[in-house]
Amino acid sequence: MSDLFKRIADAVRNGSKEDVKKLADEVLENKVSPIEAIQKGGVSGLEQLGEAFENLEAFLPELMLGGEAMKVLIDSLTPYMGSEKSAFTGKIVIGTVKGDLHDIGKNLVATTLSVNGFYVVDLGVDVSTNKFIEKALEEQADIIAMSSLLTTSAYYMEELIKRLKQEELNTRFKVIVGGGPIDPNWARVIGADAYARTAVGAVKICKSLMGTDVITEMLMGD
Ligand code: B1M
Repeated sequence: MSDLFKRIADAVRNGSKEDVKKLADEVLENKVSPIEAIQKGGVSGLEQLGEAFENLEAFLPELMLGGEAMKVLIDSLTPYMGSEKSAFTGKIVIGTVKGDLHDIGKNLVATTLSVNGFYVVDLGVDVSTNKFIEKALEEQADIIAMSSLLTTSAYYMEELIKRLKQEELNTRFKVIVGGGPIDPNWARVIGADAYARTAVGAVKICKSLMGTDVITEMLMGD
């Protein structure tokens, strides 16, 4: 199994869409968990690519190819993600914050939430604070979910939470944050209701957010 995950990681790292497609078929033939293959294979490949990029061993075109290969993996496997039947239905507006165009992780979180019974409105990338709030009101959402992969854009999470407080909307929506540079401490400092490290963690946490009337402590999920 770990050999299959390693081959997926290598194919994503090398941006080889054809290999990724074949490996996705192998995942399905062998009844391997799609989410595990994405997390332990694809995410690991992109982490390696990110490290190489940081060390100037890989450059933007390779980052783009890696991202595209990961999308092939996710598109091939998400239709087969099992759903845990859940009584916790709720409406979530999700997006990647302003200035940030990374959407692979956000898409994975959005899909995992929807296959687990949430109604998800995906606002896409580069979403302004105004748009998050407008859409959350329009859709009568329960939760606002923000993803950020860029340290420079993570500030917009704080801006949104401040705006909710100023406009006395902070009791109306719960806020969950996540993404590469986001950690539980930052989430606590900006006053988010919850933080999750992974897509599966986000599902668990959003279920808790839907089931709790008063949250006295920030919820934290793996
Ligand atoms: Co960019 N990039 N990138 N990139 N890129 C990173 C993020 C970086 C860490 C690479 C590096 O330097 N090591 C770095 C950011 C540094 C920082 O600020 N901390 C970086 C940079 C610098 C840039 C550019 C500025 C490069 C440039 O132009 N010079 C540029 C920025 C463009 C912009 O956004 N304005 C840029 C561009 C790109 C591409 C377009 C080429 C491509 C994105 C393609 C796409 O998304 N469509 C890309 C890629 C692929 C990466 C890496 C390699 C992979 C990101 C990814 O998709 N990971 C990345 C390196 C890395 O992450 N180690 C890197 C897989 C994905 C499944 O994981 O998104 O973390 P992730 O999501 C996870 C969790 O974080 C969590 O769940 C997901 C699944 O478990 N999660 C949540 C995410 N959101 C959540 C929300 C939640 C809960 C959990 O609740 C709401």
